[in-house]
Amino acid sequence: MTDTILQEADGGILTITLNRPDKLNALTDEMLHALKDALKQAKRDDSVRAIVLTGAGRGFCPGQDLGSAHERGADSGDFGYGDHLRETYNPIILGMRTMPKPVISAINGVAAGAGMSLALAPDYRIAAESATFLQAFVKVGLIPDSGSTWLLPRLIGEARAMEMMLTGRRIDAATALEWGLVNEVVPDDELMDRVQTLAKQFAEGPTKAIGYIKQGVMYASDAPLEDALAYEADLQDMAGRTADHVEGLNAFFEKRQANFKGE
Ligand code: LHQ
Repeated sequence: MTDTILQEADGGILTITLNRPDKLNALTDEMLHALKDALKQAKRDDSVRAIVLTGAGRGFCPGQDLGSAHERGADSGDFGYGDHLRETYNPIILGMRTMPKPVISAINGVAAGAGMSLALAPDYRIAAESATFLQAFVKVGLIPDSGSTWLLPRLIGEARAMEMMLTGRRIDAATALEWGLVNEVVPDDELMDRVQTLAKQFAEGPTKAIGYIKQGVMYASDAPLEDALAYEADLQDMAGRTADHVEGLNAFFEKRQANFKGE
């Protein structure tokens, strides 16, 4: 157990908080393993129907703890950054992207380096007005990792992604919204209320269909149209056999709100 990753489950919503506020939640090995485990557990737990990722204090996450990288002697000895990424960050990013339930990032402050990658990986991103974003990697002589090379150009286009990656330019939340990097920007003191409202909506949704939506979009991102159509048909076949689909149809014809159970 670690208190540098907090987990709180309520009403089908699991809120995971990066909790090292004095370092803006810079990621240590302990935190990375705890986050990886929390996501693995959340995937298996049917009572979890939406996940929120946020940071404690004034930062969301500034990426890898540079102190531990410095102490370890950077990319030296038997343990290189490649292994570190393969063992921790990569499964975390994939864990969120392939999670068969919705993940929201509540970006409460600065998101830098791999911390920006963590902010991007969820399915829906809500930023506080004071949040900022930077691809800090180049400033320490590294390359964008933890999915940034894949996620960022897809979200904001290659020109803007390259600008952020090559210059390390820090953008504010308003620019992030204009560029399509986040879905919403809200006043700082309204962030968690808005996130909880959305997470509740997701947690009361047809969880299996939501998982299939994610799976379909992920598959289609690299597939020819013909293959994407075939994949959609397979997923729709499965969605069509869920209890929530039956409930959705009943609710439609009975002119009432659907009561989805995630089954
Ligand atoms: C930190 C950090 C931090 C430790 C702020 N570490 N302490 C790399 C290696 C291996 C494999 C995996 O992937 C990666 C990818 C990466 O993520 S590399 C790291 C990339 N991140 C950065 O280079 C960001 C470094 N931080 C900053 O540039 C600034 O701190 C930002 C712009 C995030 C925030 O600036 P300020 O708002 O001015 O805050 P600050 O700099 O005063 O930071 C507050 C404290 O947090 C401070 O500690 P102190 O004890 O002096 O009060 C910082 O040292 C600490 N901190 N980021 N990554």
